[in-house]
Amino acid sequence: RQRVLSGIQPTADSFHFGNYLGALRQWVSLQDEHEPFYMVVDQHAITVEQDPKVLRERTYRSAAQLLAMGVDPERSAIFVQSHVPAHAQLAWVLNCITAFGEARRMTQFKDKSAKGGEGASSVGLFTYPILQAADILLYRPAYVPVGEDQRQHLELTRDLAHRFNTRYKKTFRLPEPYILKETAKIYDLQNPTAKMSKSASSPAGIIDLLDDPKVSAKKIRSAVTDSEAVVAFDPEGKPGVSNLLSIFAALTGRPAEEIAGDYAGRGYGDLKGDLADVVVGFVTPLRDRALELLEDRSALDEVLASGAARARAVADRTLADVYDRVGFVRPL
Ligand code: AQP
Repeated sequence: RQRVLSGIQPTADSFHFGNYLGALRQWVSLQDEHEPFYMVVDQHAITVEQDPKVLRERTYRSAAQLLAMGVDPERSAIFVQSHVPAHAQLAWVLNCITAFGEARRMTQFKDKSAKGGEGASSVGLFTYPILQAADILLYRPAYVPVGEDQRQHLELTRDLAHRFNTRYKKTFRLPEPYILKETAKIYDLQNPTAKMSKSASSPAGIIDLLDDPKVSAKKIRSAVTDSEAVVAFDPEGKPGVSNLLSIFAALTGRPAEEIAGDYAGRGYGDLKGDLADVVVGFVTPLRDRALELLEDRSALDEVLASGAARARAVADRTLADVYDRVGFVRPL
């Protein structure tokens, strides 16, 4: 069994369809053949200011949603990043082998810091991809299931692993991104050339897993399309309709082109109405289950504690190798 590793930030009350179709759905399917480590990355969340009470609540909400969608704590270690100190410890070592200019090239930092002005951004936001590299490399995973927007960070992770391996001794495995083409990037319903994003999209542009299903149905019916009124899968020419077809295809397991064929001679209203029904049918049980799991915090604490124990057993071993190789004296 090969290992897989991925993380998600507890920075919203709910995950959205971009997170789910881009990454989290693969977290569930990869459990069958692999040994997964999945974490809620609270240390990444504080790279921008968070209200402590809200952060704690969202960490629990994240864990509940992962369980509700089918991440199974028997097969997967589900844990909170700050429960495994080796992440921050390895990040320091990797900071020291990362060139400043290399970190500066990360487009996500450029995008996120552009909003408040670079001067207002934390050093943590700047070095976040290096902490992410540490998150991954500690577990020596074969694959990292993520959305397309994480590809550049994965490249940095591989570069740092290779650099450490050549400068010291082979220690890290070079992980491959696991990105499914069909759902690599889900777009904003109101602005279908931009990615669906919790920080950049308007509420009408995002479908949240924990939204009232009636609200999600309404958002789909109000999605921006085009003035042609021909249902066809053409992401370049018809981004709005194609995004709806991609979501439809992912939830039903049918190819987007084939679904488009069902609507020959019919309008966008029919497509939107049917997709709204599919989405409501999908989110309703997931949401009910997540809200039920949130009622029992001590059960969630236990899942997270056992996940963290499994994670620490692997991460501490890798960190000990790293400390040894860089020349730190072993404590008695
Ligand atoms: N629109 C998307 N399409 C496909 N995949 C996506 N992901 C995010 N948006 C899309 C993937 O979701 C995973 C979790 O990401 P995260 O916790 O790092 O959140 P994020 O990337 O910060 O999510 P957002 O909504 O895009 O937040 P902001 O707006 O803050 O940047 C990752 O695997 C990501 O690729």
